[in-house]
Amino acid sequence: MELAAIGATESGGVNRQALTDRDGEGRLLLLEWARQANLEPSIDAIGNMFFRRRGQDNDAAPVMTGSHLDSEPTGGRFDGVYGVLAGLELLQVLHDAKIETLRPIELVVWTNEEGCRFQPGCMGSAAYCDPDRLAQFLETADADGITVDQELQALRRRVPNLPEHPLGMAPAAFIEAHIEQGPVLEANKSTIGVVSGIQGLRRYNVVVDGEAAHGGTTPRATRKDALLQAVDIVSALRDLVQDPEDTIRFTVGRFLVSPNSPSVVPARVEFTVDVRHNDAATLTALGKKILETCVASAGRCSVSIEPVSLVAPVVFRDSVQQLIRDAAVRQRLSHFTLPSGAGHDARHLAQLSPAGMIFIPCLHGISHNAAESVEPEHLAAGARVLAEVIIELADSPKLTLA
Ligand code: HGY
Ligand code: MN
Ligand code: MN
Repeated sequence: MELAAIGATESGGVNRQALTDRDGEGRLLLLEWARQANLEPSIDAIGNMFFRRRGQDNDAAPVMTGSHLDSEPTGGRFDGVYGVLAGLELLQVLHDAKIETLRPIELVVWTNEEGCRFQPGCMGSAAYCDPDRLAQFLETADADGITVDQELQALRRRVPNLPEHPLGMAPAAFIEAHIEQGPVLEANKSTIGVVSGIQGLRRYNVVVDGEAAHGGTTPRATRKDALLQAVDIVSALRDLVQDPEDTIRFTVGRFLVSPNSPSVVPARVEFTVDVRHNDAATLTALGKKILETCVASAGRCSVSIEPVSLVAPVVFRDSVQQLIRDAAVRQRLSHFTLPSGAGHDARHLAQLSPAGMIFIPCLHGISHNAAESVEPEHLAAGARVLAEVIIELADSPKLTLA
């Protein structure tokens, strides 16, 4: 709740977008809490922040847990934050109880998971797992032309000279706790979600270019109306993705009209297309059809489609899923295995090391909305399962997570 006060919105949610001052404030608060738990902070080249608890064998690959603190503009109080604070709670308890684990444990806050101010999302974890993408991410600009690099320099001025953490260091394992952001656990009356994987995602920026003209004098026959054309394109895309099983997730979340003046025929419309599916072949076929549909519905306007991100579906290893399931069973918690509809940083970590996720239910699956809410006992149950799994992994000298 203290973190939720940073960037709090009137409607009871949060607006703490990536690398804004509010994001910086949230990281400073976490840094303060981490210091109380005697954790060693560090930061990497894209601003991911790490909070390390030493292990008896301090050179062993750490077990990593964490999530993100940045939010959507209409974010809820638990998206991302839950996974960070559940991890912090574990490290605080280990510190208070003077319990030492064999391996170090690293709590991580990934930069820009949401991908709203700067696209694509999961930028911090993507750069961590594939450092070749860092340069392109650093020069990514927001709507005001401010770049990630400029904001990272501002962040570094706020967090006093933290030691540098290298990119790409494979942890022994990565486990992320997160609210489900969907209705499945609640519908199945389950407390713990054993996440089987994350669906794939394709994101595009579409630009429709027409011609500005006088709204009062220009006849229909000569108009190049970017708005009406964009509406045709979006309607055609909507028809394209109407699968009867309702498994395709299609969102036009951003739709910008310029010059956005009542008596000017719109010259340009820019909109985003976010399409997701858990089958890679379906997603590839959809990508091709989206490009064709945009061009076919462009009329007298010109259309350009920029692919922003393409992430394949990921499946978490059965052995990691089983660790989570066993912990839930030992704690007599109802559990349910399900894929994640939402994207998460764990999708990238799964390329680098054994990774998995623990879900807890949220009210009616509402998220990316101020009304996001969670039962306290579910928060605690998820944190206990996370604790058991992290400690089991941190005390395993050899991890055979086939
Ligand atoms: O888009 C996503 O799935 C993530 O929550 N930003
Ligand atoms: Mn999230
Ligand atoms: Mn989110």
